[in-house]
Amino acid sequence: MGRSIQLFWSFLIFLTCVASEDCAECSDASSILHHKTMGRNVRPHHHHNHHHHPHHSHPRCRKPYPFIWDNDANYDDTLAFLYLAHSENLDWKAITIESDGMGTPHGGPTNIAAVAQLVGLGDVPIAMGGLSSLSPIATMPLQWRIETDEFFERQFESGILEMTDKAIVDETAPQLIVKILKESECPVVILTTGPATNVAEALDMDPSIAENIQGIYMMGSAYGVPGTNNVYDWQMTYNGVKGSCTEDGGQTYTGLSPPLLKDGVKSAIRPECRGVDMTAHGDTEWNVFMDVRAWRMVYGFLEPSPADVYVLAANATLNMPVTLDEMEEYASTLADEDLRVFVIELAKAFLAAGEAKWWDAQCAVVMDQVLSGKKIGVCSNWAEQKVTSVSLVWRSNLTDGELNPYGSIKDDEDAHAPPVDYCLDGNVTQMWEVYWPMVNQTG
Ligand SMILES: [Ca+2]
Repeated sequence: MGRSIQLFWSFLIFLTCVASEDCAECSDASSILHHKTMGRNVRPHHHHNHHHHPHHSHPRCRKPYPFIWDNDANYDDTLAFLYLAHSENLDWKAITIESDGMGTPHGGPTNIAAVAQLVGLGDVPIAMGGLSSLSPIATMPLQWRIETDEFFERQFESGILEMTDKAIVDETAPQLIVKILKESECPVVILTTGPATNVAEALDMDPSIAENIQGIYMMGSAYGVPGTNNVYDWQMTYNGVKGSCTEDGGQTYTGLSPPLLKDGVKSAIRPECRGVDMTAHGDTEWNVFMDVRAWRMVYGFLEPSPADVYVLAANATLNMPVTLDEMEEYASTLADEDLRVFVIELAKAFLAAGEAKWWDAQCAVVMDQVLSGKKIGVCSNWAEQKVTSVSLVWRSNLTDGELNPYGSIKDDEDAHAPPVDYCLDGNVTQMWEVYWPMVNQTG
């Protein structure tokens, strides 16, 4: 059946069903229609009388799942996007950008908007996040964040990406998340590949929306395997300027108070992260570290909800570094020339920013496989149904080998948290087999 005939047919069934109500074909037809004609506006729904959407009793809801992607517009988020764009499991409702992660508050949204256009999703609404973390101790070094914008600017200059802000909506990210979850007839799948601030704020604005989350997939934490902390002391400084842990306490010497005295040395800026060497004492991961409270809130709000919760822990991605050789090798298999150049340039910029791993892209592939009913795949080992707490406790005075509890996630049967499935190990071979052919559909 030709595409337009199929569309027309779907439309006819849809009209018939709207009149007769409640036939099984109705939602199929409407979802085909909706999928094919996905516009920038979230489909308006008449308000239903029921307030709960327990997905187990929703036989009419099937794939593709309504989908929200919350991300911080980093290089690995971009790698994730190149894959996600072609997933048949997803009916894109919104992209919400974290302002307190890697992408700059203004650059992150427009950079992702440009990539959305590249992968054929230029009409999906994009919302900007609030300016601050809910627990602001750390940010990514500002210089790295600016370099991300500069990477994208180079792609605009060379014509590989087109500058655009047309998909950026007026609502804030949390407002858009609330709106979609309240209006969606079918439970929504959420992927967070950033600090999770937007999702926490949305749940705080309206806790009832948790009822309409089918599953949430989160990239982050150092759960499950000791020594997988990836917040390092060397990341706290860039070109001699403190880039992180600057938001809490006086980092900048104003002359209004005496300079900090540590180990007999006077310093205008607070050394390390509030005096703690995170390489030696961290037990966390950047997405959690940037907003520990947001993670804790998300867990808390989801405790009573029907949502399935999956977290890809840092350990799962340790054996998946981004290397230039490998990127060049696989990029050469891509049919689209612009995409080929883009992927290689992205790898170079990513590698220049310090540690580069597949983090978010791996999380995206794992989510897609779980949605396809393939739980063991790119995730090769799960710790299932763990009840865990996110520690808010900061400690400055630590002995050798002692870990700062802040941002660590541990088993805790008293936690206000849903049971979480943590992915602990990744299958690299399968990642390459699955990821690249999907990306190759762009262009
Ligand atoms: Ca990210």
